[in-house]
Amino acid sequence: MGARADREVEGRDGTPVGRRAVLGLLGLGTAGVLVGARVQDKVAEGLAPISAIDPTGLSDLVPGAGRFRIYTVTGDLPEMARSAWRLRLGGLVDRPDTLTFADLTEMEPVGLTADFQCVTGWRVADVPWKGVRLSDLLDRAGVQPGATHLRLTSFDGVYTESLTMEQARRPDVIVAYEMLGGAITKAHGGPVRLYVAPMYGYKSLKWLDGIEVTDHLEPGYWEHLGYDVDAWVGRSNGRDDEPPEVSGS
Ligand SMILES: Nc1nc2c(c(=O)[nH]1)N[C@H]1C(S)=C(S)[C@@H](COP(=O)(O)O)O[C@H]1N2
Ligand SMILES: [Mo]
Repeated sequence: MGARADREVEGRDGTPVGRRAVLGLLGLGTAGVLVGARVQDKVAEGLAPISAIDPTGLSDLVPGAGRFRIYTVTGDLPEMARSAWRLRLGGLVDRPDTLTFADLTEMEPVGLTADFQCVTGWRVADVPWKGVRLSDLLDRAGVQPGATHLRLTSFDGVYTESLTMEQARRPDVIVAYEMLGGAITKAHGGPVRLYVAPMYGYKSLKWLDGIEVTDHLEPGYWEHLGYDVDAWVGRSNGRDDEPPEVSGS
């Protein structure tokens, strides 16, 4: 599709400027193109503010939670019922599988509460999440020797992400089916999304539909456009500050 449109539905407080600052810091030649495309898209389409996009308004009701921006690089918020959702788990595994939502919820649940931080600067404090450890899914499939990375795909058809095997094995990296105390909404990437607590939000792929175990790194969508593959909060993408707190349950 040539130059991919980068469409982000955002609040009104100047996030594109934050993105521009980050990209500027990294000295990326693409910055002007990206930011320009986004601004033009927003003006052309008159995209609504978050309150109109998230009809549940859930992010506004959670005390102290702050505000999520709803991001989608395709311009759409793809919809899928839990009953139709499938997760393909394949690549370098002994037991490739296609999981249903029920398969996921029958596994041992894990809850954790942590900040959600976008590399552009906005942060939502103390977000409760529930799901299963990515590590447990990998064990279920049986990772083969020589496997080093994961490639994650979205049913939006465009967005991808990557993790090293070591990162994927962390206890604070989950395949989430609840956030903010309820089902993950369509806007937030439901029915199932990734949540990578120690890394910037772009690692937390929405509308998850595939996990492929590989023997090489394949950078994700934003990583192809210049973001760091290792997205540690506070120590990547030109940042050097405090990492976030995570509390498990
Ligand atoms: N499929 C998909 N996943 C995605 C994105 C996206 O555009 N498409 N944006 C990423 C970025 S940059 C952030 S900060 C978070 C935002 O999550 P939210 O839309 O639930 O606030 O989702 C991440 N996962
Ligand atoms: Mo982000």
